[in-house]
Amino acid sequence: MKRFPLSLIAAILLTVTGLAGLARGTEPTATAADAAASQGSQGPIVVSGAYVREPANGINAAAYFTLSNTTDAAESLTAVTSGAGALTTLHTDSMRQSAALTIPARGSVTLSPGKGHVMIEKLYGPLKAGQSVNFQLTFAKSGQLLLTAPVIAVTAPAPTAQAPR
Ligand SMILES: [Cu+2]
Repeated sequence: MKRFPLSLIAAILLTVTGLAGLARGTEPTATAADAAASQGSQGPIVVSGAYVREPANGINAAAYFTLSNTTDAAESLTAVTSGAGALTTLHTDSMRQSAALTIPARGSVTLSPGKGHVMIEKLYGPLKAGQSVNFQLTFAKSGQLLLTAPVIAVTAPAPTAQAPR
């Protein structure tokens, strides 16, 4: 019966070590995503006011957000992916697909209706208000950033973008 408490302690130690390891491993990504999704004062690029408009059909959906560049050099968003559809592309200038979106040094760019969006095509399933969509944004210099955007109803007001502090 001596072995039981020992293995229990070992199991607890393993659990603690395992959780700590997991937390450490995910820290950089989680920090960037959290900063982007909520207050957003960390990281070279800050995302705010992100949302996906609930699509009228089950085929395509559009995402909108503001990117703020906190650095002294221009940055560009080169790719966007999401798990919600077969294809995710950056559309600016109405519906044209663009290669990259430039965010000027210490400036910001807003994708809003009429000024561009991230388009999710061939949706894997219906997107309803209250759900959320994860995106991975890739930037030329600062690498990747995870973004979680809420799906909002057709009539709901767009969330407000916030300038980085
Ligand atoms: Cu589009």
